[in-house]
Amino acid sequence: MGDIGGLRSRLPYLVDLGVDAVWITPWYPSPMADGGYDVSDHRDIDPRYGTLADADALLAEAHERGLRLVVDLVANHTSAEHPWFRAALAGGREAPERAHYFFRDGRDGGQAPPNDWISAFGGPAWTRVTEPDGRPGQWYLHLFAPEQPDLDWDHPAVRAEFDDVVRFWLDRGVDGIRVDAAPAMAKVPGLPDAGHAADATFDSAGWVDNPHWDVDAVHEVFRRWRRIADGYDGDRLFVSEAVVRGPERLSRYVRPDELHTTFNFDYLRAPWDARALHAAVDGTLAALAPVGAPATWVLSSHDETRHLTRFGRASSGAATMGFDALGAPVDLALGRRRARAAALLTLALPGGAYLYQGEELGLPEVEDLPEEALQDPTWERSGRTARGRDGCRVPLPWSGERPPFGFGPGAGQPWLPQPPSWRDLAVAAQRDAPASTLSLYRSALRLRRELLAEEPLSWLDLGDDVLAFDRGRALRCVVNLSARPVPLGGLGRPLLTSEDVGADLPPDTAAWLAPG
Ligand code: TEU
Repeated sequence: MGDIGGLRSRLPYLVDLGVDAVWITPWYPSPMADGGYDVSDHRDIDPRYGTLADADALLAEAHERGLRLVVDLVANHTSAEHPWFRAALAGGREAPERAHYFFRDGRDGGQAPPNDWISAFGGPAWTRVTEPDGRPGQWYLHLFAPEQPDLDWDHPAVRAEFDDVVRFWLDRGVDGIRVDAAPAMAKVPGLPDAGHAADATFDSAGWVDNPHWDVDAVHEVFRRWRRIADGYDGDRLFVSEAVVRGPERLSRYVRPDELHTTFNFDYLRAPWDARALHAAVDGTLAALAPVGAPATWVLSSHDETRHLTRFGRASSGAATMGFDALGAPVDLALGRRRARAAALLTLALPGGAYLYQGEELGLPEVEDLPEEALQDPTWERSGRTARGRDGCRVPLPWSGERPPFGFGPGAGQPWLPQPPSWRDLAVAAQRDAPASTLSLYRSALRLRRELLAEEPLSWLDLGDDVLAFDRGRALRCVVNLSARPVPLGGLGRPLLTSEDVGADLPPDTAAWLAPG
């Protein structure tokens, strides 16, 4: 596995790449039922990764190098090994800790779950516990895995606990906090049925419209946290993970007294299609402008099939959180071309952009991991109809001829095996190659820093299936999603292109130009 020492040793790489900040997924003590999103202690570091002293040293060195650090806050649920949940189980029905979670009696004499909600990872969102007397008893709610019981945010102890956790990390000097599963942190009172059929799946459930998602009371939590963060010096940033129904709902998360920024899933979920991408960009910008929040763009994450692979599919690939059909054919060369063009699109948009580790190397999804290597709960819980999210989490290749490609201290296999073909994608193999994807990202990030600040986006009409816009006078971006070449003559001086291009921009390529 990676650890804090390893991450620290790679900070120079991140500086050279040209990013401003690093977001790390949860590094807290965890039984790892869901890649660390099942936290058993919010104020410590999992020993697999290091110690609090290592975290402090990483933060100090990141700051020395001009990088900021964003940590992940998982507050919708805890691990089932969290002291609260253990006490809730051990103490039986009367344990006060049951009120920190959603414990309910079942229906049909206790045998059936209290309502029809389903888990994001498949199956019912309720699990029945065995009471201390050895009998089956109450049920508890988990929107994700059974090892991740949901907290009841109406309980004052839950609110107070996380006020303190937020302060704990801000006191240590972290620059930002990602709010995991932000829309989940309030439920419609009474926990009414959602109206799902017994065999409903995550896909069919219209997840964002459920009575456990994006309920207005969730915003009270963000206002609390914002008041806390505003008491700190420096600019501390919240970024929410909010998959909600459309831009207007999204904009509520970033009202002036709530979170500063939010991931934007309309863009992530758009396929390689000019109209869909145009609509996602416009919808997001239009919704965020009135609340004065900057936009945030993401193409890949630890939850989604890598976009290089998605864009190489015949369907041109919307992201589905690990629930893609198995075995869909992929044209990786086409995917790579589109992914490189998409990088120039994303990095030209106004606002912030998050890169997912390895996209700068052009890593594809690893679709043929051996079954015994798979770890993600979506795999088992989907009834093995979906591959899950392991294929985007395979560690980066750094150097050398064969796995582990410089990942980790020794020659052992990483926790998820890397394909031998990644030799050519290793950092060392790309670093000095001008045509490499790493070089493209480095150049784009440098130019972005030099040229772009607050300039608004204005679209140009270069024909169907061509995305073209100016960022003030600083930069013109042209992305050809059509099947015909687009002449570049008269559009400006080329600064950076996603492939070698001549007078025309070929299909599935992009160019940055200095407008005349
Ligand atoms: O993801 C959960 C989340 O809010 C979304 O993935 C959402 O459920 C879905 O996209 C709805 O369309 C976060 C983490 O990123 C993920 O890795 C964890 O497994 C999950 O929370 C549980 O903590």
